[in-house]
Amino acid sequence: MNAVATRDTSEEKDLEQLAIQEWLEALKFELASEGPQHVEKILKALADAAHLWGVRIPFTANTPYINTIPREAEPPYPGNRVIERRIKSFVRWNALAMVVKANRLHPGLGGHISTYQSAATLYEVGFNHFFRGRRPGFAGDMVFFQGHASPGIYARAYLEGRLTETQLHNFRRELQEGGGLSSYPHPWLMPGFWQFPTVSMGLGPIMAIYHARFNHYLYDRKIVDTSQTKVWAFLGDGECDEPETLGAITLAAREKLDNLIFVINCNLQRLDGPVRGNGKIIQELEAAFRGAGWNVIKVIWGSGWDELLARDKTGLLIKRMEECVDGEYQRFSVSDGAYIRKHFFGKYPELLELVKDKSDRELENLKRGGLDPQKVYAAYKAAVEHRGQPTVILAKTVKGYGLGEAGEGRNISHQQKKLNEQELREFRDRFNIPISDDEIDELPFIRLPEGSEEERYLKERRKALSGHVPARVVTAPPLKMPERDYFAPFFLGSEGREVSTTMAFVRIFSQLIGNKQFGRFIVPIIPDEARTFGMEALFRQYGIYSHVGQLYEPVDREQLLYYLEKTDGQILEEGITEAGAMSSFIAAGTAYANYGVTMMPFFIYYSMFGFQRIGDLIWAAADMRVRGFMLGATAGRTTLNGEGLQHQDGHSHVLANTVPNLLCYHPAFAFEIALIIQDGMKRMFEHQEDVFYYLTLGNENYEQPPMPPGVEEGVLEGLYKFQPGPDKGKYKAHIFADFSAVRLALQAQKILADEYGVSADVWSATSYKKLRYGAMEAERWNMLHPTAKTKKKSYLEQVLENETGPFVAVSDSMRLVPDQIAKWVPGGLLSLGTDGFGRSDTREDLRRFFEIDPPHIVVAVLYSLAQQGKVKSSVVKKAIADLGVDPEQGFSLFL
Ligand SMILES: Cc1ncc(C[n+]2csc(CCOP(=O)(O)OP(=O)(O)O)c2C)c(N)n1
Ligand SMILES: [Mg+2]
Repeated sequence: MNAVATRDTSEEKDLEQLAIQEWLEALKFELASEGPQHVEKILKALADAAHLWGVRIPFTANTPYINTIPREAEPPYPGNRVIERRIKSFVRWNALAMVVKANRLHPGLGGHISTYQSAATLYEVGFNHFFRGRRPGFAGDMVFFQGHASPGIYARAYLEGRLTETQLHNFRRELQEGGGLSSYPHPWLMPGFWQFPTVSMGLGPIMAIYHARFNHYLYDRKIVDTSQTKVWAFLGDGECDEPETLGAITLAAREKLDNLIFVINCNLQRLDGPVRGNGKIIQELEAAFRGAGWNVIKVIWGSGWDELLARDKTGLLIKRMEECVDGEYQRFSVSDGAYIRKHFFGKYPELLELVKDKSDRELENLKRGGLDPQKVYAAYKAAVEHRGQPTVILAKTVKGYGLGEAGEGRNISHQQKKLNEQELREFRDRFNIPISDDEIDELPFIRLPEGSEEERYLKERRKALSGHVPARVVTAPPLKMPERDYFAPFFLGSEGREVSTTMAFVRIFSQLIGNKQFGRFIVPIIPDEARTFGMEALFRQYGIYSHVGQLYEPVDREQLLYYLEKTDGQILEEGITEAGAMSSFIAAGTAYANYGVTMMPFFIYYSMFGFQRIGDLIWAAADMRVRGFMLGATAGRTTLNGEGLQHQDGHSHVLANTVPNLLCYHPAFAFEIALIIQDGMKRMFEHQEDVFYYLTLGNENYEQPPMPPGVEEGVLEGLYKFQPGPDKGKYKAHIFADFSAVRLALQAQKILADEYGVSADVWSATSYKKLRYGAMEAERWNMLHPTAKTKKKSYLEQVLENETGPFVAVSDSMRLVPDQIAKWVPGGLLSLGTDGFGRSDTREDLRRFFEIDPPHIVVAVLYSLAQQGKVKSSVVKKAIADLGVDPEQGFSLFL
């Protein structure tokens, strides 16, 4: 029975094989005579027909585990491989020496060797043949370098003569004489060199995507001809686990960003160990990117494998390549030829036969694609020429390549920073570095000999590619910005009408964007909340940017203010992605440095989903010296009332406070907003200061008062007396209030005057951060100049010096926000604020619950007076009862 069954199946198998062979022959014929596109059509027709006839072809987004570009399709290499290898070896050495030396002298300084050693070929092919520098009329290519590959990028800049030996010597020692080099790409620290901070992993890729899209935006709006610029993003395979890395890849495909190239260095390892020990990261990423609509180029095998693949007629080599998991590949990368023969080829006798004429050494030398310049060049060339889609290159490499026992392909590779003399010699020998045994332990930095072939080649290549990369050059001319009187209409108040500060902002913004001189440089950025903020009128007026225009008739076409998309639309309506919107903000707000044109981004969003959700991108923006306005709308723990715990923001100013070059304002009134924006536009776009702005806006409608005379400076400095208490009054007190709480303070002021004989001045605090920074500066100066005749006095100290307390603060943010100035307030500051989780209810009840309503403010003022011995405690107690304040309401900051 069994024997018969076996015969039957084997006969069936033979027939199947025969059929497959016939189809393959036919396909080969079609390919040879009509070309690949023709074959593509046939296969599509076959697949469609099979589907129609009920054959279910299993879904796969993967292609076989081999190079996407077959050997026959590779272009010839345009450079001198020998010279390039030599240059690369010099870079390798200097990069390694920089890190090892720094850590020998100062253990614990850190730095990475292995990342760059795995990526050296990926970068050098780029430097020699692709990355173009800036020249007049061309912004150059934008390269997002993998952050911890920075030693290699410095080492190359050194060979190009851009950095000195001292600087290399001071890698990670920026405070040393002669300057040092920042650990990672930081435009803040090296503003003439780095363009893009990338080392918080995942941010580089998402910023690159939106950068490439902004590049199209500038082109489509005819602001800059960016058609030649390519955006390259280099990233790690481990980095792809960050949600930001892959989170926006569908946008890149949807927008047909063929100016964008991702190069993912698939060295199969991250910090602790393999990225996908039990799987294959390259295949996983291929599926994700293909599924998203990208052009995927896999560079897995070096040239040595081509001949084996061509000779193998059994299909077993590809099968073997596919069945091995990354953990095994990592193992092979550290194993000798005998091991590879036994464990890789040895699985099938046919494969052993295939390599029987190869020595163990030859097997060991079979390279990975990302380490082979020929393969990398072919991939890059295909990527820059590809049209209609972004391209991702998945390049397989070996982490710590060249480090041998010291850290090649080991799980400890990532953090290896120490090499002993023997290991250094091995590295030197492997890459033919011209350093003698005597010198090697000194770890000298080496330059290409002057006048040498290599030196000439390096210079000639960079010249041909129009200059250095990376380079950050600010060429944008200043933009003339409006004076104060331009904003006069907003100083008048709303004359009885009730409007929110968000609405007030929108009116100011409408005037700005409509300006004939500078309006077109404004970039409104909104993550799907324009209607919430009453900005939908802008849709029709300025258009929503869409590269393809509008391919449909919008459903609201009959209405005056319909949803209009157009190719030169000005608004970036990003959809529900604060991370994407922030990335656009970054691209626009750094155009002055990257494209030579000043763009003015206004990013308006739901304030809760700003700092706490995308704080790290905001930090990167600060590092990049971004310029623009961030507007956290619907702010205030009790001002936004119905939305509850996850929406009501009472802490964004605490988080915003942490960003050094961010000016933070929490204005209460329209005229304050107008003054702040006017000042900000002047400072950022005319005077070109590297600061950016954060303003919170509220949705509570109230009458906007006219600007009191003489308050301009105070508004910008962060505090001014908005409404003094009545002249009469037995006692004097002061209430600082910010944002919507100013109105609560005004109500308390009245009760205090009418019922308790207290004249309380109400101050509008527009920026606690500004006040604190000024006070800290003065304090520091005084401390370090103890004998100076005239002491420095901060603005805060100046405005308070003639006031007598007590001082109470009330805020719709956490108490921390006003508390930050407490120590400079004479007699201290008693703060009321909205600490704790938000919840939904009416504003009135919420303010009672959080104890910032007028009765609580009155109690706080009376209590402060009692503390100073000015009123009796019994007065406070009575007020508590009379005003209906419940001291036992069960309030807890943890509720
Ligand atoms: C957001 C973030 N988390 C953690 C780190 C710390 N870190 C730096 S490099 C690294 C491993 C990187 O692995 P991979 O992306 O594969 O890059 P490779 O060095 O292998 O090229 C880690 C965890 C970081 N820089 N950023
Ligand atoms: Mg890796």
